[in-house]
Amino acid sequence: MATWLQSKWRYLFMFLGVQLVVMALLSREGYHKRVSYFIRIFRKPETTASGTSGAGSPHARNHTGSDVYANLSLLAKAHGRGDDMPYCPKTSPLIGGPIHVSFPSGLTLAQVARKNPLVVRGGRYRPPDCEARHRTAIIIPHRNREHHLKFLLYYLHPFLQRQQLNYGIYVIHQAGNYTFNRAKLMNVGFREAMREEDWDCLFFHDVDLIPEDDRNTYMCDANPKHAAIAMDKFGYKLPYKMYFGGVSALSPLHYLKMNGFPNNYWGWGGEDDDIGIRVSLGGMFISRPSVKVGRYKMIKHKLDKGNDVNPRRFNMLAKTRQMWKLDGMNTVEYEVLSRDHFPLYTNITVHIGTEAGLHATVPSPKIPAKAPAKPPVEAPTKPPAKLQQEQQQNQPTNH
Ligand code: UDH
Ligand code: NGS
Repeated sequence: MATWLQSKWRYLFMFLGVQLVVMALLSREGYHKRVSYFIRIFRKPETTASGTSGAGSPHARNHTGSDVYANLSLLAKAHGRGDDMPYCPKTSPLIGGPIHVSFPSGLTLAQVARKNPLVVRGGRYRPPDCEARHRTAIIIPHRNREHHLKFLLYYLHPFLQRQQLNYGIYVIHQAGNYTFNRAKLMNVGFREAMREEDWDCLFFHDVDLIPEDDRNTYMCDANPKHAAIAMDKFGYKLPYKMYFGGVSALSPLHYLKMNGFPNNYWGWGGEDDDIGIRVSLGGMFISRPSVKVGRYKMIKHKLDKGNDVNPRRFNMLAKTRQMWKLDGMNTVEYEVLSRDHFPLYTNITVHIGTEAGLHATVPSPKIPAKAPAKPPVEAPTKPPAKLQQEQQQNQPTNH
């Protein structure tokens, strides 16, 4: 009997010991974290981000984040801005963290404008109740991506308002059909935006990348910032250490220190790597937000017509060290064909020429020999008539 009791006590003590260890582990890792981990295992998987809840819905949310418009109702239109407005707080109280992103069909620019009543002509905004601490211009290189632009505007306007920025959105539209040149359009955007306002930060932003967390603040750092560090298409990881593509932010001083961006990368690839190299040649470093915050969803698409992979890009990259002072902001040549202050953005349509210069013609390798002759200079294009019509119906609000 005594031996039986002895062994019973032994088991009881062992059981209590195991419980103690489990409790100690739970409290060390954070009870809530652990419990929610177990709950997640047993919970039914939720619908995907592009699933049922639409971006237009005020209740669009799932576990990945909240509706980007959710807390903007807290903003009231100010009754006349005085000189004595207080500065906005250093950290905006409207920032909420992860944002739910989906791409429902049927969204129109008019709907986006209605959801952003405080945005004024040219896509400009200032917080109504405080003086912004930061002035940020968004520069978007563009051609034939109106569908993506609508989504970007839908998400970017409230995202920037949540950050209490004084901001403006510029779309730099390449005229004609000649090979696309992303970096040169950025140089145009820099000069044209700075002509309008003394911006203290410029965000160079691909049209197809939607930020997924509003703690990714669109303000400049002491060094050039690479913001699109974690994209869904790369599994929310940096694809390689020197990657500087997608979305980056530079102050005017940073931009001039590296002589802006290269003008001679025609077609897809390499220009963002060249820009990354220029950062270090200009004596600066690349700064980055955390991977938790610098998250972006890319609107899926194929390589565009007129933006074939540039076969010269590797040779050009090998020469960045020799070229960066000879080609960049100090040599950029272009002709602005139109500047339109639409309700949600400023559109600058620009003629940027070809490899051979602004007015010279080169036989394009992209055009087959039998193709009809092109005019000597690329015919200027405006944004498609449909988009313009939509913009005009949606007349600007007053400043
Ligand atoms: N862009 C346009 N129109 C074009 C081409 C590019 O607006 O015709 C702009 C747009 O802002 C875009 C950015 O330039 O987001 C970058 O171009 P991209 O989206 O084509 O480049 P990305 O590297 O995607 O994001 C390429 C898709 C597949 C490339 C495969 C090559 N191996
Ligand atoms: C590199 C390209 C970059 C490009 C990056 C991501 O290889 O321009 O891939 O491309 N550099 C060169 O080609 C030299 S992506 O996966 O987004 O298509 O940005």
